[in-house]
Amino acid sequence: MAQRMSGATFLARTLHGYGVGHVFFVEAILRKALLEMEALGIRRILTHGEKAAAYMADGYARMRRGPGVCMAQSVGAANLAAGLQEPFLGGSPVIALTGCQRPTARYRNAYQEVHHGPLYAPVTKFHGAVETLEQWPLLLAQAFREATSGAPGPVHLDVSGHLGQVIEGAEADLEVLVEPAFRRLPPHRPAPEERLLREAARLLGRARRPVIVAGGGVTTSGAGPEVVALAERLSIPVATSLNGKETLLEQHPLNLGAVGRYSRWCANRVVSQADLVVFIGSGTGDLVTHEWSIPRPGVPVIQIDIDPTELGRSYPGALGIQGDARLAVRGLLGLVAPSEPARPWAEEARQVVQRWRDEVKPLRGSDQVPIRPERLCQEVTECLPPDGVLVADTGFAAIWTGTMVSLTHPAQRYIRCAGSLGWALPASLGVKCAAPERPVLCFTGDGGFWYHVAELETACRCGIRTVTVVNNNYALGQCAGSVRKLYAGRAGNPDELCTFTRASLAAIAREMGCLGIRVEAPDAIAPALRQALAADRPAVVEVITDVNCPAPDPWSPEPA
Ligand SMILES: Cc1ncc(C[n+]2csc(CCOP(=O)(O)OP(=O)(O)O)c2C)c(N)n1
Repeated sequence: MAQRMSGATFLARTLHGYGVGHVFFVEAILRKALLEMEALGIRRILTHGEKAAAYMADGYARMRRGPGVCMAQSVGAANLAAGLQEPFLGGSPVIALTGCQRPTARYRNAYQEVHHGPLYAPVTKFHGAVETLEQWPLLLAQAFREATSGAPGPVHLDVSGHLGQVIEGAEADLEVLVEPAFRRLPPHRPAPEERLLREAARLLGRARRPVIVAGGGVTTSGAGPEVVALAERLSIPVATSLNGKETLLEQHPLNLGAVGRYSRWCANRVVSQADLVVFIGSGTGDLVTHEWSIPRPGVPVIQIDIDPTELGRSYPGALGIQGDARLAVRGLLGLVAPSEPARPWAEEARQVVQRWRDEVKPLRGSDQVPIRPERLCQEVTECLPPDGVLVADTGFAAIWTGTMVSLTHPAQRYIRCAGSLGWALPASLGVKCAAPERPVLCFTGDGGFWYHVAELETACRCGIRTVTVVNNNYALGQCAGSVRKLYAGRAGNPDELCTFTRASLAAIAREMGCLGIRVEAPDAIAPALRQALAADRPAVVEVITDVNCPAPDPWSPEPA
């Protein structure tokens, strides 16, 4: 039933209806709506920058597997767009709302505004301008559809008035109509074609060395248990992308670990020996395939993806199956008989993984000072609670956590940065907002930490109790080795390109109201993490590590 209401009320009720419990923003935007949101119990998280607001909405969306909302006034729109690159690359349903000058002010040197369209075009699935209140219900509903459907991603609405005031201040007879499907991912579960599943089952039956590569689509679909069941039924080893790390537990005998560039060498070796690779919910980009060298070119590929435009993108001629990952794998399970006895291939793969484990064991147990990152990861594994969520930054932080931290409980989650350094700290705040009852642990390097350090104040002010673990080597560690190599004896100052001052990050955190602990000895990591997890406020554990322990280069196949 339509009711007389303002655009502000309409927005607040719509967000509430779609289950959005938090919005992340920088003043001044949609103020009246923010008042209405308060009345509905939606928490308003004021951040120190629009990019951080986008990252928080991203973390919030990835954790709840549903839409997250961020907002900025017109002059903040460029900063907010910069922040959308990450959810765009990470496939996360973020809805960005910005103010923009009313049409009559455009093309007349209006204060604080550039044209927003080109800023948002490369980082959104959909961008719309709301110029009249009549458009508001239509475009808001479309924003939820676009963000969550198919391959999820960010959308942007430019709302008339530099604070969105034209739309939120107007009144009309409006009806708040929520379409429940678009509250969560995936809104729909398209079923795959039976004949394609039969063909896949036939190929799997003939293969001698099949491998599954599980991507983020498995996580989004909640298809992990089905993938594990299929792997067990046919004794197929499973490698994962970093986004697919939750697919199976560390201790599962078919788990190869992360494959590609940020990888364990055992996963790369086994996948490169495969005679059939099944990509499930994977973008098959350069990261997960190590520049498309793993699997080896020419190896037959089956690809399962909800987005038909992904099928065969990097593997033309692949057997492409469009559909929801969970439904597709369930369908396959109905068509394949157990491989008995277990394929010898699975045992061979398990032994390769065991060799990797034996090799890294001394590093994981190292007592070296400054601390080795592998030891830090081992302590994180041991301290991550059974319902803990690990949020990882990019670069070495992604490699260390993706390869060295083990997920050992089915409820644990691993959410990692798609590439934007500094994302993890604000993103982890968004994650915690989406799951306040869960322990949330952010893992970042000091370079990543510095980006949005001000958001620790946001965490304290808003009572968002995360634990941030800083792998502090006083440098952009991933870059330091390459920079020094480039100098190779040449006179000059390589440190200027990659090294920071030795400020105490724990002390900075304490100043903002956090618990701040500095750790220099390996034995002190676990007590510090436990104290931080039990703390009544946000915590930062700064662990001083060895800058001369780079993450290993990925294993590469011999050129053919
Ligand atoms: C926005 C952005 N800028 C630059 C980079 C390139 N980059 C990737 S990792 C890295 C260094 C990270 O340093 P730090 O966070 O201290 O972690 P460490 O490598 O020392 O573990 C840089 C600069 C990036 N990924 N994203």
